[in-house]
Amino acid sequence: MRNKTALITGVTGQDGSYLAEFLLKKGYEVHGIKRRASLFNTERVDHIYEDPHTKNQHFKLHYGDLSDSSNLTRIISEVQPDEVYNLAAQSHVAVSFEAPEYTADVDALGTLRLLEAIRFLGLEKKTRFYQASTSELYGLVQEIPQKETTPFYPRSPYAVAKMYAYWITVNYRESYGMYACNGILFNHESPRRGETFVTRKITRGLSNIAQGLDECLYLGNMDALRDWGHARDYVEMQWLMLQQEQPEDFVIATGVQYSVRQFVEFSAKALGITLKWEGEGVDECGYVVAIEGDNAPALKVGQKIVAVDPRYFRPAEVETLLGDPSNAKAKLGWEPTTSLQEMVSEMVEYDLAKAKQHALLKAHGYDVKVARE
Ligand code: NDP
Ligand code: GDR
Repeated sequence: MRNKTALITGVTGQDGSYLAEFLLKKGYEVHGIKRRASLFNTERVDHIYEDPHTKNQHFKLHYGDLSDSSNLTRIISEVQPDEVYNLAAQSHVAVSFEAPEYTADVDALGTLRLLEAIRFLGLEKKTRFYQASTSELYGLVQEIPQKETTPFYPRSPYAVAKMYAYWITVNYRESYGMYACNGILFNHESPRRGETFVTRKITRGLSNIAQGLDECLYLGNMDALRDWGHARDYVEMQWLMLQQEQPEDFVIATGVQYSVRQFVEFSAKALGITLKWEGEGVDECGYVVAIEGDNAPALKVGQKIVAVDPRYFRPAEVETLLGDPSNAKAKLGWEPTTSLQEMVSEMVEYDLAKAKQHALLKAHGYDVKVARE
């Protein structure tokens, strides 16, 4: 008999997969919502998958979508969760400029649909609700570092949608006495990060180049500054936020900031590559100046492997984010445990192993092509 039941939306995503693992270890019965797709989309949770024919199944997946109220209401009614973690979202900032209405429907109204389902089912005193809020709310920053009281200034359709979700969560807490709270999470990464977010694009791109599967990594704004933590650390805090006596919103961050350019340098270093930058703005490029070890057999000194492509610039950019996690440290007793360098090493190790497999196939005559955006 499991002690509590949790429902995770976005269980197939980066955070959803780490959170599901974490809650299963804590003895929860975990339910997750997955979208119907034309291919399998459960790669991040396949290692914890349990066959539906197993007795005492502890991890169960339900088909659903945040755009579908009746589906969400039915799942919540069936599961009767003690805790709902709303992690599902169209989570890519750049894509939100391409698909603003869809992003608003899923990220803003999707949150309302879940809260309203809990209320409609009379579960507002039983079910605790976690909302995946974001440092993107600070956008054009009004204060450095950003904390819970820093005013919001969203800079993308994604951030504007998440701002609605933030406030509707606060509103349901204040209106109906629900235990509902926002985790204002700064960027967090891992080997499970989606391949089109900048960190994973870098670790995967450079690993492929090192192994001769690609030639150049094209990036947008390399001056952007971010406070990057590890997703595995951050999901623990999502759980902690639902275990307090009173619901409260918390900033979760490392309190340390690096540029995209530095992230490229650290990743290259983890592969044994030293880079030198030449040119400015859209003409900036990264050249190999030294190679150590045997992880980059395909590279030569002097080769250009990083370049800027304005295609990746955003209509409005968030230039700098730096969080102040002191409130979470004081009240939740929470602290991040992974340094950026450790995380970069873990991500590079994962992507390099994949690149080596592909390179081996290619060496044996298979036609290997690596996808890129
Ligand atoms: P991912 O993009 O990795 O995962 C998003 C999840 O949402 C996936 O499971 C995806 O399904 C699912 N999803 C997307 N659209 C829908 C929909 N219409 N209905 C149901 N499910 C949907 O994001 P992360 O794990 O990185 O982030 C988790 C949450 O935290 C997101 O809400 C994100 O906006 C927020 N956040 C993330 C931060 C970060 O740095 N990672 C920082 C702050 C907030 P599928 O697998 O099928 O695509
Ligand atoms: P972000 O993450 O927008 O902060 O949102 P992303 O990794 O996409 O961008 C971070 C910064 O890097 C710059 N950048 C590039 N970004 C991408 N994706 N691709 C590039 O080629 C590139 N070159 C430079 C961006 O302009 C930006 O400044 C993430 C998501 O997980 C959100 O869901 C979450 O809410 C926030 O983090 C906190």
